[in-house]
Amino acid sequence: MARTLLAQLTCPHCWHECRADELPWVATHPDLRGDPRLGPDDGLRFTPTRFEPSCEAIDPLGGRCSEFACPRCHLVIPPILLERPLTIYSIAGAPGSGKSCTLAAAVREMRRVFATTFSLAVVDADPVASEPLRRHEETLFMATDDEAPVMLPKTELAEGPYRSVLMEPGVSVMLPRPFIYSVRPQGTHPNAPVADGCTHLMCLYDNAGEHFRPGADTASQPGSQHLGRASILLFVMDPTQDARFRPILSAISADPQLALEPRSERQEVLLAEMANRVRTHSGLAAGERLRKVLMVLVAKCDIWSKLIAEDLERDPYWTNSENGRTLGFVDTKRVDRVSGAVREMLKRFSPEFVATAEDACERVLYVPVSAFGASPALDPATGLLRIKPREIRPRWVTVPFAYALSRWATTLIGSNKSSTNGA
Ligand SMILES: Nc1nc2c(ncn2[C@@H]2O[C@H](COP(=O)(O)OP(=O)(O)OP(=O)(O)O)[C@@H](O)[C@H]2O)c(=O)[nH]1
Ligand SMILES: [Mg+2]
Ligand SMILES: [Zn+2]
Repeated sequence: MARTLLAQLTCPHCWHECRADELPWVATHPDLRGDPRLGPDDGLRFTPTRFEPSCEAIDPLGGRCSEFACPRCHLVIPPILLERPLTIYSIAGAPGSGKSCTLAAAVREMRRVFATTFSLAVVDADPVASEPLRRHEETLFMATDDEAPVMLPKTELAEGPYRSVLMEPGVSVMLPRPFIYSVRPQGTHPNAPVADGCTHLMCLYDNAGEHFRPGADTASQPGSQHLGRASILLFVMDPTQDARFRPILSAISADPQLALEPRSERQEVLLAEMANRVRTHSGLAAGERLRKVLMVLVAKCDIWSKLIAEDLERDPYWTNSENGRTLGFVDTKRVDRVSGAVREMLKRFSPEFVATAEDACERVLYVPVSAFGASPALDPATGLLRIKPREIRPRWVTVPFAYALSRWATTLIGSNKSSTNGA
């Protein structure tokens, strides 16, 4: 069946918008190695004039080429972007707030829960680019020895989590790696027969927390500019970093993070900076309210969940069996109710955070999450926090994504939409 190509696409690396027929291809002939923007190991980017009958381009020295790239940053564009629009979920938050752990747990759990509950396959659309996040999933969830404590490294604003690209001679910039997943109906899903047309492309980034500090969005570090393109903004708020929460939490939890030297990050300042960047990069006036959804992921709920009268043991999903097939739904009313309870808790201890969130965005949803579902332990030898893989049981990490799909992508996950929602 002939496929329809999109007229316009967004580069997931530098967010440049371009047409499909503008994309340069990646040469494969060994004598065409070396690209001026990416370095000596990458094939030269070129505009093809000859094609194989299979539609593969032929490079100037006769190499058959199957990859194409962004005309601006030269990084490879996964072919599915020619067919489906990219939905960017931008994740911001203070250093150490739990972004990397939450992201790894969310992707791991989405692969599992979306398949078993919603008949949706979550698959890496660009396995090369998403390799770092896959390694994080493996560290936390697929250890060969589940008694040996593990931890994810801090995300550095450096080569590794980011990719350095020479945009112009002498102008090198750091771009974060995009983690792109296709979410596609399968099996007994009612839209499985039209899966191609319903496939949702979810694009996530794992920036270093330092990148969200005021002043850190510079010409050489434009890597948080996905904020301007995001459909959904996610801010990871860590109550253990808030001076007013810490004494309350110390009374109900023995988590070692509460005994460590407190960090001095003011999370509402980072949140306000996030909103400013969204405005700057999407051409809005200063102070203009964002017509985007902000999900505040209140992290490490294994520590603080006793402060709300809600049971977070089970995900807010239910399943319906009809005509021999079982399909899951999101209990959006329950998510909205829990959001209200979390909002009240935050308002008690950190009212300026809630005020900043609700001043910035028209719709704010507060979602409790825990990547581990348990506390890490302090390793006395290294002074580092680690957790045994056996103890990891994530809580609500898939909820922000399932909720977003059920509310705003409608062909993938059903819900019991609430009329008095907090979002
Ligand atoms: N109790 C508890 N601790 C957590 C949880 N998730 C993460 N942590 C701890 O929080 C610390 C920071 O987690 P990361 O995911 O690396 O934080 P980050 O936001 O990616 O930090 P940067 O990379 O510096 O921006 C780690 O030492 C974890 O032990 C959780 O679900 N529960
Ligand atoms: Mg990190
Ligand atoms: Zn690009």
